[in-house]
Amino acid sequence: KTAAFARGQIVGCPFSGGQPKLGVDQGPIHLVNAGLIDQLKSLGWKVNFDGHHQFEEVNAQQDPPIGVLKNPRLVSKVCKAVADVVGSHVGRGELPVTIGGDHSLAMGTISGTLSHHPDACVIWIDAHADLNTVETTTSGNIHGMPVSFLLGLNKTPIPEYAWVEPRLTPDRIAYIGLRDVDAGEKRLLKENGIKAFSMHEVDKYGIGAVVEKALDAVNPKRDRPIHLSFDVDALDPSVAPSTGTPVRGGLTFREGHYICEAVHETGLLVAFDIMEVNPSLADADAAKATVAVGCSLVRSALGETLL
Ligand code: 4U7
Ligand code: MN
Ligand code: MN
Ligand code: MN
Repeated sequence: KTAAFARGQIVGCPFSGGQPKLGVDQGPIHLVNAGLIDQLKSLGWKVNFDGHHQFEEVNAQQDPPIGVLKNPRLVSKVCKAVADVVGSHVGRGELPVTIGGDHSLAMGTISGTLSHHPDACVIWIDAHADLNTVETTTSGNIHGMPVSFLLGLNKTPIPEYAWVEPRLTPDRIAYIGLRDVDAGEKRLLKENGIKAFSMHEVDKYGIGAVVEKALDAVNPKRDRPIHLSFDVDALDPSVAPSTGTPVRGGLTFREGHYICEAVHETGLLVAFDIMEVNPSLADADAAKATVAVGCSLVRSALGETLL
């Protein structure tokens, strides 16, 4: 498959219900306004964008916490809609690029990918593991939990989330960039034998070896479709300051782009997410830089090369 004939679909998701900070819903609008679509067309992609997704509203009054989970019905409804949209594009052989919005959306995007490629693997780039369960979450923010739903780790079933089929298995997800992992998440990583390459491993082995190790872990024969989910807070706050949960000591500009380039080179990428860009945080220059790096990560994942 050459890029010249490849079709991509921008799935704009102006959604912030998985976390408490306003503004992350403006991320996709800024990414598109920064010229993302034309940039991808310049790479040879046929890109379709039908406007940002309009989500069904759920009245806050009618969405009280379930246990400690905040906005549980809203997040569920939105993610279900995103799963259907992403699934339909993947099914047509189009590469969905989902632009968030907060990372709870990945419960939807990855469900969509797995509905057509049940054998797909996930590379999750983040400062955080987003693996909290209903039992371990301390914040109740669902953007810190999507992976637990995809893996079926929640012991307390929540009827509102019954639609999420736990199709992912612990041997088919690998993390890169972690540096702020909660105690409960550390236990879940160990208990389930999930491969995680924290910033310690990035420092120790270098990003080239880490990406190779991550691919060897989740895709040993290089025959599984890959879903790449990129939380912009994986990058160091000096590179991507405008995000809701920045953590110092992150990936450099090049390390972030290298990951996207290397996954592109496998020829196995079937879906990409860029999440957690919040242009209302930090100052205007910071927001501009964060939006620009978001766009360039997408370009790298879709085949932009340095030469
Ligand atoms: B993001 C956190 F407690 N782990 O669960 C939580 F530290 O999508 C943060 O990666 C989650 O930005 C961050 O709330 C979610 C917290
Ligand atoms: Mn994060
Ligand atoms: Mn995240
Ligand atoms: Mn975040």
